[in-house]
Amino acid sequence: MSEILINESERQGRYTPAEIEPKWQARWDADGALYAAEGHDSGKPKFYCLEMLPYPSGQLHMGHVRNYAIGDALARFMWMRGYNVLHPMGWDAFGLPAENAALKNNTPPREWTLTNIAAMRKQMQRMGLSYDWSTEVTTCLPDYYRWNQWIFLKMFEAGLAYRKKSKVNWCPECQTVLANEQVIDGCCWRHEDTIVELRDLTQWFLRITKYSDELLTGLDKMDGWPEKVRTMQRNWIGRSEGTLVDFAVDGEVKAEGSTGDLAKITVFTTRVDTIFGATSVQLAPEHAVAKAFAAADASLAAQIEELLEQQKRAREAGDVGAIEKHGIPTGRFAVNPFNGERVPIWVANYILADYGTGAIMSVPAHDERDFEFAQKYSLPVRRVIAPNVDTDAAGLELPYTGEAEAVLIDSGQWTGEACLEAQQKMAAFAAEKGFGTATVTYRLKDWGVSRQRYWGTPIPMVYCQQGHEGLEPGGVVPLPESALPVELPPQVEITQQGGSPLGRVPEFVNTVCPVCGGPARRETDTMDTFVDSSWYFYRYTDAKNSTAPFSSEKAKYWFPIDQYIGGVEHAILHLIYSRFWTKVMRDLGLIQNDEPAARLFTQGMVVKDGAKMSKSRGNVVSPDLMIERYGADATRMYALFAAPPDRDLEWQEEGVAGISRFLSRVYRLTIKYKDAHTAANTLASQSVAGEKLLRKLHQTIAKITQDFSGRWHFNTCIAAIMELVNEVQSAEAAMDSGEVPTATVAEVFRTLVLLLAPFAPFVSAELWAEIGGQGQVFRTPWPVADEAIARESEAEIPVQVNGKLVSVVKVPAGSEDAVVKAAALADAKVIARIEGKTVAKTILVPGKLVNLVVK
Ligand code: ANZ
Ligand code: ZN
Repeated sequence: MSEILINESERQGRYTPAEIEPKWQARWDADGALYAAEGHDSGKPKFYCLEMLPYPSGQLHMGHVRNYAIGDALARFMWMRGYNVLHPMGWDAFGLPAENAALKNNTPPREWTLTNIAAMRKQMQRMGLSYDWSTEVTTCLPDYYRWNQWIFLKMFEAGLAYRKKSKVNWCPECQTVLANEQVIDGCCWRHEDTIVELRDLTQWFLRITKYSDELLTGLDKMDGWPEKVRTMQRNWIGRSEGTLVDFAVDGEVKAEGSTGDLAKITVFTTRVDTIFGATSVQLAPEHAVAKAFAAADASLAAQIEELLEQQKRAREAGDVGAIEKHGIPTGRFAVNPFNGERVPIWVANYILADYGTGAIMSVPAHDERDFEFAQKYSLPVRRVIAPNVDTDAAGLELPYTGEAEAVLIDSGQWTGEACLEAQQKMAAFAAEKGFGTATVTYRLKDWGVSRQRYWGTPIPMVYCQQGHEGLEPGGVVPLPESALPVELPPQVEITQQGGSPLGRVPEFVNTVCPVCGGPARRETDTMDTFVDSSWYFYRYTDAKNSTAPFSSEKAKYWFPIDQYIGGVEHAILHLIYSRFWTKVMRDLGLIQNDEPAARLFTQGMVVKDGAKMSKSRGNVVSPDLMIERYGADATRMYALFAAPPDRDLEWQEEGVAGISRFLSRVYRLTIKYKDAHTAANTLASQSVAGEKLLRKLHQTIAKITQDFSGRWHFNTCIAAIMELVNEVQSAEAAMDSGEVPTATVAEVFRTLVLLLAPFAPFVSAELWAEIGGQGQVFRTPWPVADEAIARESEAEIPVQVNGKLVSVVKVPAGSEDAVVKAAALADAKVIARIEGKTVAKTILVPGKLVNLVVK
């Protein structure tokens, strides 16, 4: 890139982004309708271009700049292609940092957040981003979050929101529940030395698991989403086909307050075909049967307690397989229903309580983890599958996990069956005999949305203190729609104390039961902020609606989102939650689309000195500083030019300076020839120089149009514009002398400005005005490549070696001698003929002939 960019210093001084940009910015800001979408009846095809909304931290960072530069280029391009474009922006404005700021500087969260929003909106405007601010959504304001509450009530009605006691991450320092994503290496994200505990708390959950299957199968059709995101979602949902098998517990099990059937242990296995090799049953430490055994055996209870303690420490290592396996024999036995064999029951730390049934049959010969465990505790290992029946199974290296190719051995009536078939048949057999069934298990869990926080959406529920007909005292009562929004009380003291801050505001907590009018307490937990971002993009289509979250008709017109752009770090949480929310709203009859976004693009990170920009590393480059030094156009254009948009981008200030020099060159040339646009259009005949320029121009249009459509190789688009400008510059003499017709000069510059508009809107607007362009440059139709002009006319040049015809090569008409010579030397027949010899002389008759004299 450097070659194109340097050697321009002598020409600087005329392109002045510091003057041009604020001037246009002021005009654009003043014109509220400039970027507004048109109505459904515009007659144009619609295009919904969406970038992920930011958290209002107070400062844009380079990652934002990159994300928005991509979206903005696309939106402007689509406008120019004649689409009715929706290009909105908003603020994901609830969340912990506002509370932390309140603790630190004593600023109320609302004030802090709104101040930050104002500052960031200004930065976005300074960048020249084409957002329709009339549809701005701010999630921390009641006009938005009342609809979170409204949808929550609908979900409650539909059985999709419910309360359940469950294990949650608890930071003893923050005195609050943390989301999984706020637990980093087992510690609190705010207190890196504080180990997060598991606590049993009653929490609100959203039944995302109702949609497990649809969320999974939907991915197959989503070919506008990156494969890596779809794979991550598939793994997160984690569908497993297997079998449930009941092992009867030998002897009596005392209930001790436990619920459920303790006389049997149901295991979940994906390999029921290996059941004759089961040599123990393993329980998660939290399993009800383990608890019942422990209740009757103090020593066992103490050991399980110890195991849980260890597990708590290792839990966040992520992969349970990575944790050192520990187990405790319970002294009790279970009966394998397939062969009647008694096997010992163990409690083991590698069994997850909340996956499958929290109990497994252990088959050491054919499972890695079971093998490791059996080795450690000297449990028997029994082979029951082999590559074929005749294999000397004793010689088989273990564990052997063959599934697709293996057959059963030593498995009673099933011996000789292929594994995969045996799985089907044995599951059917278990079902027939009543001790098992085929099943599907998912890793996906219901979404725990309660947070003991102030700065979030209040959950619109109350607890009726005395109870009323059909409701026990303290029972939950949903508020009626007319009670919405439940607003956050403004004056809340944010402290480090435990519990939700809302619980310390009596005016908020104490209310009346909407059913019986008796005293009631409000729910003091607020919603996870991922709720806010799960549907904000629907609100954009109808942001001012005060009687519904949005109009279904408007959503129908705009959805699905045509292009969603954001960071891959949202591949799981946000992008699964918003798919779930879409399905819920569809089932509530609010929308008709099944998925929120037809296409998703995840841009790469912006790095500096090889590392992600971060305050702690001290390698942050401030967008403001770049804009101040080089202008918004150069900063944005650099963000698009320096790397393909899906790759990481190493920020180099010289690169921004280079783009700035390039823009100043475009500026100088366009101004220099601006009279061409008004000059009397003489019918001068076309010249070789003019033809060459036009050819390059139309090739550039074709290339950019293609790279824009779907592939988004903005870096190559910009490189193509640079090449074009090089060509224009080398034609300066021909333009000055009048050899290039004025009409051609005008066409070249008019088109150049249009091509630049999606990438550098300020200077494009300025130059558009300078050359007398009508209306807004980015609403002017995108240029169309004339293929006939773009096509290189070809010349066929005979190649002789020592005067004898050897081959004919094709080169662009009018090619330079060096090009013709290179083509001749690259020709296969010529190469074969001159191999081992040296070319002493090249005789060239331009446009006619090449003769290579070789020795
Ligand atoms: C016996 C067996 C034999 C198994 C064999 C595997 C291979 P996926 O594919 O991830 O669903 N398992 C089941 N529940 C578990 C839990 N709560 N904690 C830890 N492990 C659990 O894995 C399913 C397999 O993981 C199940 O099949 C079970 O081990 C284990 F040759 O059963 B298998
Ligand atoms: Zn009541």
